[in-house]
Amino acid sequence: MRSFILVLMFFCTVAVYAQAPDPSYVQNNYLKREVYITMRDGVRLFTSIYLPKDSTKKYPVMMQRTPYSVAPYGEGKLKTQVGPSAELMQDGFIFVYQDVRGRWMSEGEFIEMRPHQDTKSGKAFDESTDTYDTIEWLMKNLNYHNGKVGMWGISYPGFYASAGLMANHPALVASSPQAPMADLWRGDDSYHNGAFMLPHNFGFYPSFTNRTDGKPTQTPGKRFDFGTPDGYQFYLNLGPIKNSLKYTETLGKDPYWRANLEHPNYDEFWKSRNILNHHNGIRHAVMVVGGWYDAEDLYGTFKTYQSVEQKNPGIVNIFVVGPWVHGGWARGDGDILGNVNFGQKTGIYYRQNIERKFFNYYLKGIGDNNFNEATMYETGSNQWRTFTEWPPKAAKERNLYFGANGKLSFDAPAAAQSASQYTSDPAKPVPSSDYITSGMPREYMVDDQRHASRRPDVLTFQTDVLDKDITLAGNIWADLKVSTTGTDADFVVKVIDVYPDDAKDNPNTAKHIRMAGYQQMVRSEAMRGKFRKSFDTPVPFKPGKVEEVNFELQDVLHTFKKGHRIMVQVQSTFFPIIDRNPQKFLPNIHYADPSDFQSATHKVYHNKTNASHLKVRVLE
Ligand code: PG9
Repeated sequence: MRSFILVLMFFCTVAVYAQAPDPSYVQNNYLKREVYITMRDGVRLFTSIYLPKDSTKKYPVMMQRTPYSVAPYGEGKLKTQVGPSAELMQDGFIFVYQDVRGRWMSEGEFIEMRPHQDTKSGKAFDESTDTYDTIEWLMKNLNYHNGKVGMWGISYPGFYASAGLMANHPALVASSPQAPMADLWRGDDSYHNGAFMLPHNFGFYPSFTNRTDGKPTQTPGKRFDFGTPDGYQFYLNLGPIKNSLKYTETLGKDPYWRANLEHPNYDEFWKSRNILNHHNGIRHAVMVVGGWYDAEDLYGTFKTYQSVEQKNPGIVNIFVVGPWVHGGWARGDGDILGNVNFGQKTGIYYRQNIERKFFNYYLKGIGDNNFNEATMYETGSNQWRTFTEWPPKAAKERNLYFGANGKLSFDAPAAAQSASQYTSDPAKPVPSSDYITSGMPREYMVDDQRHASRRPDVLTFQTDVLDKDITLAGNIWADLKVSTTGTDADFVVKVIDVYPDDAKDNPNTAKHIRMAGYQQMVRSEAMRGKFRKSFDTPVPFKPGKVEEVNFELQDVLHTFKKGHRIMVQVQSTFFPIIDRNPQKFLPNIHYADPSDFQSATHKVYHNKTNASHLKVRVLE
């Protein structure tokens, strides 16, 4: 039966190509109104409304609340595309875009991921009440709507869709938080288990922060001028992150950047912003969407689906994950990324057969509601699969043990004494990619890791050549037993698919790369060792003492094909994607002195007593 479904899915994909949107479609079919909608506390939010010119019908509303501007401003200037996709745009909706509180043309104060308040009264507000008040106004003041509202958003707009789930306005019947930010410290944009996402934030805030005086504006922020495309060297020259404050025209005066530097630990500042704790009492259909190769909000993607699922058992809450980068599902074919090929146009399939169906059913009653709980693209074998739950219960937990001589196997080590060691020098950090860029190259999530595995400060463990396919489905836990000569250390674990030496190049393989022997990153994660016992109370390592460093790598659905190998790399720098750890315990690494940065030798134990391993979920 499954194979029949897969064949059907394939023909659906082949048969339906995306119609590239006619650039004048919006101009020819929509009118635009710009209004200020007053919230319960009196603050007015700037809202841009795209109304179908054909007023003889009734349309549902599709709404997005965004901190990234509803531009273009002016009723005579229209977007060239409205809605979550070019495909859905043509199905007849009223599209509504709103500048969230404190951003661009809206009044009020912007608070980064404004904390949700579970109990509110009177004029107390948060993003869920701003959502409610907006929908209430739309239902009362828009003509020819059909009384139903959908919401969607990717990334920060995904957070607003996620925070809006609790609005519980009776007209809100379908929401799609896509790559939604959920917890900026635990694993979304700012930190990953305490390791700071340096270029991602350094390059983001100067453009993002365009007003700190509370006055509505249409003027964008200033892009930071790095003066060089070589981010690795730029950030190495920068030294301790406190030196970023010398850029007084951008980062130095940026309250959101400064907040990142002033809150290196998981303190109340971050905990209060974690929206996952508040996904209660949701009463409408939810579709969470994300990409396996989302370098920004992978954590928020999986944790939002899980949080809504666990706290709201009675609702429709479906999950779609494809081989996409951050937001990649909303545009493009979705058949390639970097050097890797996924064999079919997954983005078109998703937009045509899942997203379009979801909103047309819940907002217009068109089609049927036989949506799969989880529709996941299995990489490695390159096929869509559907599950009745995620992660699949059929996936069984097994341990992949590190061993001597770079071995990786499902058999526990028998040796009494065995460990591998490496010396990590923050002055010569392991490059997080071999790109020359000042940003975070999104392809790093599938890039070749041979540039790293050849370094002495990267440990590499790999299985024998696989004699059958092995599919991992769900999250992965790194359970490391380590010691260090320093008093702090980062540990980065990378799960890698090693292609056979006769693998053929893909049409999109870069000319300097060969897929023969390609070491494809499947999943990676960093853990700042000082947080190994507690995210809010960091503790130093005692030099030479064996300690546990356990942390989660986000979900995968990947088949390591017969003839491939499973590889795991362990390293203590991943630069500049994460900032450098001085390897000396400090209260705030951002305010280190250059002299604090020291080499340290780390040991990873793989013996009977201290058996470092990955806990994986194997789907037979
Ligand atoms: N998730 C993206 C981001 C948020 C905050 C800081 C940096 C990046 C985004 O909304 O695009």
